[in-house]
Amino acid sequence: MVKNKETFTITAALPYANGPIHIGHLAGVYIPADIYARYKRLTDNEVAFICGSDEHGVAISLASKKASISPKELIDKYDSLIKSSFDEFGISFDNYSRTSKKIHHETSLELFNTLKEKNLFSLKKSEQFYDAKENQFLADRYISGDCPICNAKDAYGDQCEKCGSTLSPEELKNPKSTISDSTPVLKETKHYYIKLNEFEKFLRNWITVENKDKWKANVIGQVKSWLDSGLKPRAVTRDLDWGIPVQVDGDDGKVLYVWFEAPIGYISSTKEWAQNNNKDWEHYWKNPKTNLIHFIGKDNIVFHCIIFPIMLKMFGDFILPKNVPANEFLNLEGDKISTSKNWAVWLHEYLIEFPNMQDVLRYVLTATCPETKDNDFTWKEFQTRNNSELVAIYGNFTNRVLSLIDKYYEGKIPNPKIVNDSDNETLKEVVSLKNDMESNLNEFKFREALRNLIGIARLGNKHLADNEPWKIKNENPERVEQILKTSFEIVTYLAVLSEPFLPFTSEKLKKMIGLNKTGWSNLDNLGSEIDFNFTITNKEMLFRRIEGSEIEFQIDKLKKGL
Ligand code: B3M
Ligand code: ZN
Repeated sequence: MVKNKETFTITAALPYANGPIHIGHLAGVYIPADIYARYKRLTDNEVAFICGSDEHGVAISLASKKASISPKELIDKYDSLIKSSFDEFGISFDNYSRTSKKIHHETSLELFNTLKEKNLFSLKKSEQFYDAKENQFLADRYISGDCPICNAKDAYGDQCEKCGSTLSPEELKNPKSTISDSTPVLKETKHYYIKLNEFEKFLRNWITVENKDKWKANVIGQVKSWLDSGLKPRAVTRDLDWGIPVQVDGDDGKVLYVWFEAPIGYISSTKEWAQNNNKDWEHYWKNPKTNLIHFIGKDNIVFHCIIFPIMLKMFGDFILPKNVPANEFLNLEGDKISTSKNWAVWLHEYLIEFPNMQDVLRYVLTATCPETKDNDFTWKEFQTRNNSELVAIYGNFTNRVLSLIDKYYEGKIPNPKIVNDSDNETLKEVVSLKNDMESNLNEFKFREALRNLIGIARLGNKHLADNEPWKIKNENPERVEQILKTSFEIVTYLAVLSEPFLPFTSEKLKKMIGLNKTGWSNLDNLGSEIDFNFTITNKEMLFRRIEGSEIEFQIDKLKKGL
């Protein structure tokens, strides 16, 4: 599969810097995005993998109030915690920025002014909900009530988390202030509204004609149902004291709506990276040949598939996303992951309890990734997948091959000139699994792609079991050399192809087999990369068994809410 070098701008949803990261975030957004970015780099494409902390909005103000610290203290704390979790799990961002940075404020205001000058906002006076006790307008998460679409309790002023609908505070039934619990009163204010309605036709065509067969069905479905209720102008400013300050018709005390500026964070983060690395940011956002891909969770679909594309179109010369492979939600032991109930697996805690086992979690979360529907993570499955797949298939195969080569040839890789037909057949099957893996990755089917990878290790095990080199070592040494050379080729494929999924394991294995190369124009003939002068000296166990007691400990901890 030889491809031309392409450019990929890959974004992952900017996490709110109001709490640590849990497995739901990893499985739904960051692991798929990282696998994709790593795969594109591996195959020698040009990649900008972009993210950063989302540090404005009511989600931040509320959390800081609850913790009795300033918003600035809150975002500093969580930005650094989140950042180090990502680093430790090998999420390979090219740039991780923060929306509180100057470059982001400037970029957002510049683009805001562009739209203002183009007359794409309307200025509107209206009566909005106000908390008379707290002297505060109730935007977004400051107000909650019953969802007008699905009737769920506790829908927020801007969105219902249950059905994903995007809302305005005045649509909520039985509205209540989330700060004081009081029933709000109405008070006049004025704001800018982005004229989404003027781009409805463009968007409908772009989604339902151009992208219909390319995008995931869950994404198209949600966008269509939103479009069917018609696009209305939407306020892009708020009466709040935390955010990017902006004047509305001469009035102060306003900020940009967080969902207006947060996606611009992808652009400002790219700019920051480009400045630091002597690159041209516009190549990543304005070149029609660049592939822009947004990785998000399903609750962010509307913002990335409707509002931000319209904004990009309005800005003028920006590209639109090629795909928005949104995932559904990951549950934990049958229940919704919940921060307030501490029903979650926190990454910083996992790292302490399972040191150096980041790849195991990456593996299990990829295998259970909620790609097409909500999915469940259980500690039992975590154990089973580790013990019967990573240990018993992947680890067992690589370890057997390296041990036999060590034992029979003192670590020198055998290189007989004649190739056996049945070995050739096995290698063909490996390449065909590799091809399937690549197609699946290109179609954002990460679970299938992982199955292809483990299938290669399975083939390797079968090759050893079928040929039993240990039984013919004395009577047929030439054949044994062939069998182990073929096995070593399969190990080489595994080492390279694991990189997107299991970066730490891939790194270790590559070192053990003496492979230094990193970018490949194609992954078709990895066997030819073997260095026959290399001697295997350091063999490390790649995986270890997980005991029942470790799993019981985790389940217990969860149930006790510790
Ligand atoms: N911070 C929402 C979330 O964490 C939001 C994503 C922004 S992406 C531009 O669900
Ligand atoms: Zn709803």
